[in-house]
Amino acid sequence: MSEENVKSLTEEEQQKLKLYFLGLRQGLVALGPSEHLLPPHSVAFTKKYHEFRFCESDVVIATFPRSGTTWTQEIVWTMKNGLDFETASKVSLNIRSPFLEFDSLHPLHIDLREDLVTSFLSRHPNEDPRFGGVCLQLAELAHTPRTIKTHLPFSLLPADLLETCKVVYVARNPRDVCVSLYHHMSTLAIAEFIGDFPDFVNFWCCDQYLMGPFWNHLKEAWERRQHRNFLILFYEDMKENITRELKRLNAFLETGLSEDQLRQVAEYTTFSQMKSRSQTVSPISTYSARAIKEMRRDHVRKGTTGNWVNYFTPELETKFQLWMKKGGEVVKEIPFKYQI
Ligand code: PPS
Repeated sequence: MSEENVKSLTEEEQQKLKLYFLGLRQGLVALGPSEHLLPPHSVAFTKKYHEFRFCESDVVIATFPRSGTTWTQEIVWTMKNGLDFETASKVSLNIRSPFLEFDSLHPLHIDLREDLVTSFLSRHPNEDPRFGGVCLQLAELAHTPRTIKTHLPFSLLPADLLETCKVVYVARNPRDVCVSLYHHMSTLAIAEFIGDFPDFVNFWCCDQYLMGPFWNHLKEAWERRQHRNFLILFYEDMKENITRELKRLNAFLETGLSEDQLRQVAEYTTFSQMKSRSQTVSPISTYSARAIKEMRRDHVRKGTTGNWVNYFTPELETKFQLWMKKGGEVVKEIPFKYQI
């Protein structure tokens, strides 16, 4: 990525970030036109993401964080893999449906599984696995048809992505995203946010937090909504009527599943089923056993719409409404639901 596409935050902004996000030891840099915020070591990967070779059978699940990615990955993976619930229950989702830019987010002090590192070194003997892309290799080598997760905005992905493969974009109302991200950032080793919710809202409203900002991500997706290879789903619609949304996916992915098969997918991916599976450690994962023990897992947390009302005081609501204005026209166009 050329230098003009990487922006640094001011020294004061970096200091504030590091004070509240203990995991962001090196601070953040803003990448590309959407100013997507990632740790500085991600600069080594941006060219690789921009030039990643997607193929026709791939399905990309592209989302702003905490919008329903994991749920949709599990749905799409099972739909694309003939409802292979046996493999799904044995192999961790981050192996079956790799996270494209995980190397950029992965805390450098946490171990990846040794055989993944060995396999990486056998193909790239002269590269440091931490900076070479062990997780990127997982995405490259995943079984076809590949289901690939990314939180990168469109401008950091290959320019011809939608001409190459199908993209499912999942969006969720920003108030629930903000609450969910607050919890996620507080528990993740990547971020280790130590403030309370009002502190987090301050970072959110300044658009300064890992993988932000929200509106630029949404705008880049919304502009593409008419493309034949693009499907936008809303988390709230999925909560409201999963059968209807699975039918839309079935048509979009051309998976030709029967109503009964869609019912099985819906059942396998209910919140309670996914929550109970998330409590057990998959024997096949990206991390070493030691690292797994150290990590808290909260991908499947509460799974509701409207939980934000328990967090937003009138004062926070005023701040948030000011921030909403940054969305411009797109705020009026996107049909977010805040309660169902
Ligand atoms: S991540 O970490 O960015 O990939 O998170 P992501 O998967 O996008 O979003 C996490 C939120 O999705 C909820 N979730 C679900 N909701 C309903 N049904 C199912 N099956 C499901 N699986 C995950 C999860 O609980 C997070 O939302 P919150 O509001 O935090 O509970």
